[in-house]
Amino acid sequence: MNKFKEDFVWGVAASSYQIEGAAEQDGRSDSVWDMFCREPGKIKDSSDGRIACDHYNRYQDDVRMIADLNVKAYRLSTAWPRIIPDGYGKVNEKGLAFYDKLVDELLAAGVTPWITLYHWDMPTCLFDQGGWLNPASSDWFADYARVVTERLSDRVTNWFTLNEPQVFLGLGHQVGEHAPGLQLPFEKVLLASHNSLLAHGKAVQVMRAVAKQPLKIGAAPVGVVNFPTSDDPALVEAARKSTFSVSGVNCFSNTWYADPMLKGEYPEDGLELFEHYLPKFGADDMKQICQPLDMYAANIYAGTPLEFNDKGEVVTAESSLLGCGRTTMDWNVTPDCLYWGPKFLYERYGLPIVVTENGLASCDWVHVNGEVDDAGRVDYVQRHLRALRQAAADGTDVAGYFYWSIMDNFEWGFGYQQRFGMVHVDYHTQKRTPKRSAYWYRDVINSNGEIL
Ligand code: IFM
Repeated sequence: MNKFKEDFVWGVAASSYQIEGAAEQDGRSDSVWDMFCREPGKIKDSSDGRIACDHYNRYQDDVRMIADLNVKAYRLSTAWPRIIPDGYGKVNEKGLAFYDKLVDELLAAGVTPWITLYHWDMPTCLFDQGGWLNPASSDWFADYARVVTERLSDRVTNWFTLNEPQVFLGLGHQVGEHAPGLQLPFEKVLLASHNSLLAHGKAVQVMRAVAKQPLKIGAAPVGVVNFPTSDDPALVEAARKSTFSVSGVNCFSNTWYADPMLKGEYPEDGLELFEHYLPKFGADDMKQICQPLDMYAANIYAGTPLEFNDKGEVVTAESSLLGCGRTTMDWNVTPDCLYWGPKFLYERYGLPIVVTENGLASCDWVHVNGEVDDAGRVDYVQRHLRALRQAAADGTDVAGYFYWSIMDNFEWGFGYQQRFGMVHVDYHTQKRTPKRSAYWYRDVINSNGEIL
């Protein structure tokens, strides 16, 4: 098979805080990322998302640009502080209306909107009340999910609750490199993580209850991938095992989030390892968390190759990483992650896989001829999509691929120093320049992957 299936979804993605700007427009309140950016030294170039790509005011042009590239689906996130500035209670009509208009604009242009409800911009007023540590946080989130679903579910079918809980909890609540910048004791991290899982489960229930049509719902966790460097069945099993293990006192595993959501239990190895940190969970919590989902969304950028050493132990295949391509994020270019990651996740959870993020950061600039020739990105995406296509050919149910990101944007702690976009953004003029990869991606979409 050298094409994807007919209804394969070709998409691009972005998130509210990273592109919208308009931080004080139309009643939006402060988010934890606004708060974090104000702290000196937290963002590499001392920038913030107050203006970003000014997408809030330029969304019509941006939608036209997406449609012109023949991209079929756009994964956006809604900003909680825009929609419910106080975190819960009163709805800000102007904020909600923005997404109404954006959705209509996308649909009119033939682009299907996919919505993520939480891409890390919690209203600061909720953080002041304890944020994810507050037992009420799951109800706050479910209520926000209800408001957005009631308004947009007549036109939007595909939804995600949380984006990368591993990151907003791990980097945000344990390591402190992301908002809200906390370095909590691990038992508190686990509590915040449990509350966010409850938020997911309660949101799914309320969304299905108020939706105007049947919805397809998932979450979009980080896909941690450890993959074998040969077809040796023992190595494949070792890679699978390590992909689904909890091996450190931290939040960066697949199973700590996905097992409760999809199997209704925390993974055994995590429970053992975290024995001394586990908070008391409510008896009924797992029932709330584990709700039927329609797809497994995974954000996968890189993976770790594994091999057996002389003693028969499974270790990182350092030799295969020697001289390996690296992005400006310092991430290895390991295309096999998009073969093995979706395969392992599909085999474990049995849901269609949507790659909701995959992409390359570089330091692109507009050349003297007015073009941006990002050959490295073309190569990165080509290799990863070939691997994904092969996974599909070998039986993994792969439903879609969303390149991260449609345009350069605010890359969290790196500010504007990292460019992930297929479209270059000049942050002084807001001029958008599609890079070579954007036109190449358009051709890939037109061939449904055949020209890869
Ligand atoms: O920019 C981020 C995105 O917000 C979440 N996933 C990873 C991307 C690249 O770091």
